[in-house]
Amino acid sequence: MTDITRRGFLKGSSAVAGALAFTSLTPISAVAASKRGSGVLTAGRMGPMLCEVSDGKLIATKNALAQTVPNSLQTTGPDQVYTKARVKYPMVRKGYLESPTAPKGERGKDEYVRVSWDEAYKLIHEQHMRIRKTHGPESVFAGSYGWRSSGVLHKAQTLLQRYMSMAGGYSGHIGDYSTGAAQVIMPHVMGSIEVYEQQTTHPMVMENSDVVVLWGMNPLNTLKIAWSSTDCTGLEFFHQLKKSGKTIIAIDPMRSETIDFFEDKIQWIAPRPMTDVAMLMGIAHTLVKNGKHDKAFLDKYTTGYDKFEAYLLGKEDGVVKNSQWAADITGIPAKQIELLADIFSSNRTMLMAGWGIQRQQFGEQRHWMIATLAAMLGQIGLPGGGFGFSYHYSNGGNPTRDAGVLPAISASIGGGSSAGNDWAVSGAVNSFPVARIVEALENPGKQYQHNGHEKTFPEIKMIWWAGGANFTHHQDTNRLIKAWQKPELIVISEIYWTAAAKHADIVLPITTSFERNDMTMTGDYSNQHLVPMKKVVEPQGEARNDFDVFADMAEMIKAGGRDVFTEGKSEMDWLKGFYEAAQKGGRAARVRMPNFGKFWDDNELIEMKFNKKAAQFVRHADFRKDPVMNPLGTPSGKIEIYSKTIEGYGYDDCPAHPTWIEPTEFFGSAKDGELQLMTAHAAHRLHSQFNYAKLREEYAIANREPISINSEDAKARGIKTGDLVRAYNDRGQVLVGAYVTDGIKQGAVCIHEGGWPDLDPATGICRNGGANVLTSDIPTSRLANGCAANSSLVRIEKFTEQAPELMAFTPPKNA
Ligand SMILES: Nc1nc2c(c(=O)[nH]1)N[C@H]1C(S)=C(S)[C@@H](COP(=O)(O)OP(=O)(O)OC[C@H]3O[C@@H](n4cnc5c(=O)[nH]c(N)nc54)[C@H](O)[C@@H]3O)O[C@H]1N2
Ligand SMILES: Nc1nc2c(c(=O)[nH]1)N[C@H]1C(S)=C(S)[C@@H](COP(=O)(O)OP(=O)(O)OC[C@H]3O[C@@H](n4cnc5c(=O)[nH]c(N)nc54)[C@H](O)[C@@H]3O)O[C@H]1N2
Ligand SMILES: [Mo]
Repeated sequence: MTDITRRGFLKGSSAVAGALAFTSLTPISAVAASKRGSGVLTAGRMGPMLCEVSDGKLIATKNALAQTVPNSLQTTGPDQVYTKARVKYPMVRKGYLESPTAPKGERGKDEYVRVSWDEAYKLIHEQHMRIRKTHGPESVFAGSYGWRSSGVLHKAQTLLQRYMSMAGGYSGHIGDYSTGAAQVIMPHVMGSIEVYEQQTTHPMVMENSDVVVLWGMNPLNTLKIAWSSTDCTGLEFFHQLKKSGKTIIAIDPMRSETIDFFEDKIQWIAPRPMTDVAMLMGIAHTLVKNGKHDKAFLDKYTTGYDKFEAYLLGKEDGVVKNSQWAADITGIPAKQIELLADIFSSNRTMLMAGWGIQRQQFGEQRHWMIATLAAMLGQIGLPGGGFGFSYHYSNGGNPTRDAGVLPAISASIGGGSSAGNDWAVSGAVNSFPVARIVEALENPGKQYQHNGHEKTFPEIKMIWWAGGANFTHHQDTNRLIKAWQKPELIVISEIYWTAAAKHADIVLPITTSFERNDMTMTGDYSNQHLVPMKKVVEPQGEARNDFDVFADMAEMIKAGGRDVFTEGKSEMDWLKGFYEAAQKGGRAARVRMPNFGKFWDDNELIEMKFNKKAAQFVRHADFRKDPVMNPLGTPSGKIEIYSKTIEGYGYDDCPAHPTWIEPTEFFGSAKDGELQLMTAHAAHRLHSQFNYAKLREEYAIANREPISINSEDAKARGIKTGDLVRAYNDRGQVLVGAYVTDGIKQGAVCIHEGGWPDLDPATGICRNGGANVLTSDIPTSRLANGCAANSSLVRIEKFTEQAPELMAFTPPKNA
């Protein structure tokens, strides 16, 4: 950690002129398509890619857009197609096949039997219909959360839900694992979710910000992908920011890849994990003490500040939240907290924040408190000031283009209307917060609170998951495995033998995006390109497209079902239709696009039109200019530092203003050598995706997931880099490879999320180091019920026994 000094902070500030290379007049663009060289053009989450094919085999994939910062994920194409972990044939669990109405054996402990596609379809159809008839549509869970591959047609969940809608409805999910807490609290505070919205643009930050704060944010990793497909400009922006001479500050318990990337151009401050609210309050208190908070802004644009200030000053609970109070909790010296208050208030400061900080118990408080601090600084709505919660994700800040935008297939037939057919199409009949799935399985019919509503969990009898890796993404794997035994039927549509597939009754082999035709936009906010995703190679084994699987299943519901599902259109008919809709929209924005035939044959991406005005977008500038004419979508129309709505809910785990609440498992409660577990997102994976790939050699230690351990903590336990380590708590145990470093706060360890669970049947230890075997499965609070994975304590010790063989990527026998 850098010892922060005022000189250190301000040394670069005079070099701001260097930023002028990146202005609103210089858009970051693709390589002109004609210069892109040879190879088939396709795209994935990690951006447009060129595929080298030889003798019908995919040999290599690489970036198709010019980029300064390399993106390792773009090289994974061949591994995605040819890994031995692929599901090749439809497979059924032996004990299930023998007696589907009263299955024998146990999920996760049984053998698999190969069946034909027709047998698999028949088995699923009969049991699905029986369960649905007996228990109703609520009993069929098709929430199926996850990062299926990109594309506007081959959307696994949407296709599953389209089929389930035709079958009579299903139980679904609300929210996501990513921003579960922030997306529910922010509408109460700002009237908008903030986390998935366009940011004050990169050029505006470059031209106007003096200080940029990266609060719990690791863009060098997280910008390698986007929800649609990355436009590759986000990493470029941070590359420019490094050269800008601005004061850049990172607040992170761990020296992330981003902090390494910025080298000596960044000030790194490492608080204890889960203590950010205290640190933010220490800064806020210092502002008030020094009279540096912007009273005029608070008066005009916010409501309830007085109540929050009373809390800050200790008038509410007798605890003064000053810098020394914050220092005791965060482990950051009081004078550094005070210096931050000074620097933030005397410069144009952009508070950028990531989301790992809200994937914690009471996670709602984080972004609420950051927005509150930004309001106290009075720079919200000014160019380069305020806060931004999506600079690390999907290229937030890359200016929005004038574009022809692709629509996508919908979960409802006919895109929302069921006109033209006699099917009673119903969607989700009961949706619960996505990260509460295990609680739902454990407690059918239980009432619970969510954002002011009383809701009831469905009784789930069947699960069909397509396009998500829930055994990797969900917390407390052993608790999940127990609850997972309850439903009567579990079907998994997967490309690979993931842990979820190995715990299913029926597993269906699905194509990779390299084995089918599709299209995508890039840059979720920018719409910078429209990219063809051409089929590159033939499907492996008996893999089929999700689209075809559900079309086949729809025909079994009732004769003619296929035509209803497909609306009588083939894969290419759909793509042509989507393209022509984009072309029509583009015309209105004066964007010219070739006809579909030419576009498809040329196999070139289309770069959309740069819009100078959009490049000057400043978030909340309208509100700042005229809060009466442009009120926020909150009850008061202002920024709600105190929310009467939340007060009305009466939740002690989410009070009516930002509040420091001690977490259950954290530094303050650690005993007997317990360490705080962080589970950040990995550089060389998208969650669990590509864990099987060659890239694993870049990070695996002792052939397991690495665990970062502070040097002092390692020394106390006699652990060295390269050692096999057992990390454990009451919930489970994992085998990991030690990485001993000063780059993590003492008392904290990190195992990145996404390692495939691989439980040894003999001992129960996870042989691969799956982080969620150790995490606790609690909601952030009753307000948002978000994922709180980063809230766990663990112990570690050197592993001295015979190391068990890694089986994570080995398919079951006969598969
Ligand atoms: N401890 C901890 N846990 C976490 C997090 C954390 O920070 N810490 N982060 C959480 C977050 S933010 C998220 S978003 C989740 C991510 O959780 P997921 O989105 O479930 O994770 P992925 O590994 O991307 O899973 C995608 C799965 O879809 C499959 N797939 C890909 N394409 C297709 C397709 O076309 N069809 C079908 N049928 N399948 C396909 C892939 O093989 C893969 O198994 O994890 C959450 N879990
Ligand atoms: N390469 C890659 N890119 C991805 C993903 C991926 O899996 N791989 N996942 C995508 C998805 S679905 C999402 S939701 C986003 C996730 O984006 P984020 O949620 O922002 O990512 P994280 O890695 O969980 O956390 C970011 C940083 O917060 C730090 N951090 C953790 N705990 C604390 C804390 O208590 N205080 C502070 N100040 N910092 C803390 C971590 O060390 C890390 O450097 O990324 C997306 N991009
Ligand atoms: Mo996420």
